[in-house]
Amino acid sequence: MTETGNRANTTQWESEEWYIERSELNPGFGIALTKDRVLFHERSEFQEVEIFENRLFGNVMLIDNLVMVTEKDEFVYHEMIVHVPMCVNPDATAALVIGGGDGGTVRELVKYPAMERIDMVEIDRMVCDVARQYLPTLSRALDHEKVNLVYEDGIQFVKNTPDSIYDLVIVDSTDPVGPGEVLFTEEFYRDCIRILKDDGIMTNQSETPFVGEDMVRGVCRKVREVFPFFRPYYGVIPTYPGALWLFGFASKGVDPLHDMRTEAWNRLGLATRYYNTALHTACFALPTFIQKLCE
Ligand code: AG3
Repeated sequence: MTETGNRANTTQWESEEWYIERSELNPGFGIALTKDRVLFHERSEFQEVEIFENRLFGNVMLIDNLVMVTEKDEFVYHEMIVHVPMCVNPDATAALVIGGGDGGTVRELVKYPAMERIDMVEIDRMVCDVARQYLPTLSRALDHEKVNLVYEDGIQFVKNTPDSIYDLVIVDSTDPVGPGEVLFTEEFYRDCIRILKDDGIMTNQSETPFVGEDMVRGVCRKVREVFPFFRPYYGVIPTYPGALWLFGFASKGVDPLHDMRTEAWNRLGLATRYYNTALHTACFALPTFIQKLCE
């Protein structure tokens, strides 16, 4: 780049409006996207919800000023939180999704022919309504016949759920601050394990080691406290701080590497863009510092 070229770019950058995700818990770092056009911005009963357009990542949803999804890279998150456990049990018939109001997680779940019933519990109706309007490629599955969507507090929902009825529980939450904080407690995980069948699996979003070291340590410790089997895995999501994002795989003993059903999953011929069965094995191979953090 010539000197003039650099200068021209600098001027353009300065004159544009930028959204920067800053972490109050971890000051000194941020990720930035140009806010090309604000499409929606309101406060619900629970949180602040905003949608803006970015020329590279498409429509971006913020909750309490943190990036939840962008149209361009949401597939990584949703495929990883769903297909990793589903490859272990492609015949799962009953799933529960806590949070996930944008619809990305249920969009992946309805791809499975054996899946009969997906209960989805989102506390904030505004998230679903806004996703229906501005994130149609995610939200279209919210109205699928297999999806039973309720607007309720996830904590209360699991408390009132009978034992051993789900093959899969997916905790598709925000960060452990604000309304999502309760979804990172041992008390909540105790209900999750109780409502899972013996070969049931829970996956949850588990934050990022570079920017949220303490959050990662906390979630791993608490899930381990409750579930006999726990293994973290990762995906690469450029618009989340740190990009390397962790998920947790928790069960009463089912092991994602030992018990994965590679052939059965491949036979389904599902269309995915990030997940495949080679990556399934690879995503559990964690860098040493992350292994230590999750011990
Ligand atoms: N769930 C939010 C993941 C956490 C993002 N954190 C952050 N940007 N600081 C995503 C919801 C997708 N269905």
